[in-house]
Amino acid sequence: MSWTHAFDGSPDAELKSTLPSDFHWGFATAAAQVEGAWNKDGKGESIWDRFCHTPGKVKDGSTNEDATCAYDLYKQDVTLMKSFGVTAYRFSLAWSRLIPLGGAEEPVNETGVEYYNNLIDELVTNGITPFVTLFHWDTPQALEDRYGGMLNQDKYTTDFVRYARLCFERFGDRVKHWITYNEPGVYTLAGYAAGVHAPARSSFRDRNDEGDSSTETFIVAHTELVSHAHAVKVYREVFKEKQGGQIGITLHGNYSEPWDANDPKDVAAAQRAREFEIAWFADPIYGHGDYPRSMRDQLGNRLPSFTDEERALVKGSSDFYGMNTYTTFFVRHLDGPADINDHLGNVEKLDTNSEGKSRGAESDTYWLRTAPEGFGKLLRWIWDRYHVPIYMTENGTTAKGEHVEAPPPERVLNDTFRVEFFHSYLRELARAVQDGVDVRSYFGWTFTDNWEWAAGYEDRFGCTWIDFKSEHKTRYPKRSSYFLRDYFRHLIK
Ligand code: NCW
Repeated sequence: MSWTHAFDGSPDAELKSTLPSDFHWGFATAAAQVEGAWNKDGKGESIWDRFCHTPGKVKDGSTNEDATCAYDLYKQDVTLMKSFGVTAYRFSLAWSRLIPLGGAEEPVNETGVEYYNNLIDELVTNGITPFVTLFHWDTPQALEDRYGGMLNQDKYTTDFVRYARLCFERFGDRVKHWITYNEPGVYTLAGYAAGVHAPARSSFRDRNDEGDSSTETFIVAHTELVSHAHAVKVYREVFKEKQGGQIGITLHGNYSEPWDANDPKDVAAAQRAREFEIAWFADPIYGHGDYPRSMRDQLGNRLPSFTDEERALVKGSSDFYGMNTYTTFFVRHLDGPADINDHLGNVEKLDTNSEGKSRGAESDTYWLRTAPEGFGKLLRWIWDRYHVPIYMTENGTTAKGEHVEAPPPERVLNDTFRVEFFHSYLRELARAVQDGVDVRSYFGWTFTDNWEWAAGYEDRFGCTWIDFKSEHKTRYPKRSSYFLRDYFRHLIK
């Protein structure tokens, strides 16, 4: 099926040609969610392999052993992407495919290197620019077993930097856009505070009478920041000039609006929520080089301190701001002891505001609602606070009722909800660019339906539907893929 009129450009005439001709658009994926081949050709075990083989961890009991078979089907996928007219593709490298045991002294798996060389070559040959994420949550299990992974900042940093260096050496001749970490905040909140993601620790038990959230969560975040900065230092000192690329990090961030815009306490709470979610990582890198004051005030010495050397290293350690965003919350001030997640920062996150207004149209995923206005505000908030070029590295949605048997019915492939999501968010993006915000890319999450971490195969974020029961994971493009193709033609000069 193909939609020749996936987008009728007339309603957005004022946004036509708003984006510069070198603006990149495409889809984003993560190795553990698409590759499959989890133990093939010498790949080592990652913490997500361990997690999904532990009964009770994944909602539908599934594993990512096959996922979308992107490891075997990469040529077909590049052809499909090309048919959507993408100019770029953001994907992650599986550390344990390249260095199966993870460590700085451990051997390199040349078959893994060859796989990524093939994928990168296939992209470049087809005129698609690779954006490469080094770490999208899949720590080698061996490092977790050996010294507790990111809980051991020094040992982990040595290993991560060696891994990063290997990637720059082997792929940097063709890869000019590097992202060290994907959503370090979600990795640590979900993996160490809530314990619902790998490595499934819940340092909830460390909760003390001050009532703050877990300590491990903040130690891991600190390790992520410091190891990111060391990898960037190596890139800048050894590779950047010769290879001519850029390096940065991708942070998650959902905008927060006050629950009652007339109550100064809620206004302050909304700002605090943005700081606990976004400025936690962004202030040290793009701002004053330390955690936000609001976090220090609440968390005290449960929040690690930067040494002078670390601060100098972390500050300015990104050429761009990689931004993943999905939704917006209403935030109410909460007195008393703070807890993890929602209550971290003494805030409560709600679906409606004091006047009963909903934060947006619901998808089938509990944390997701379409909220384009918040997206526009978020772009401006980040631009005003940090004044750094923004690469939108993920944005997308699930839609209701896509978990069906093959062949998918017309209503699933004609994914109006997702098309409207993209349309409304892209309008905001184009308006922000018109207002002077420097946005340089947009990656839809995600290319095809995939293995959605602890939600298994039940949450479908793809712009292409996959029949996971079929031997070759048959792909069925949804209308949203063609919408993006047509709408970007309209937006880009
Ligand atoms: S934040 C998040 N996602 C989705 C995921 O597929 C992708 O890999 C991520 O970069 C889409 O974009 C990001 N998923 C996390 C959902 C569970 C959050 C649980 C938080 C508990 C504190």
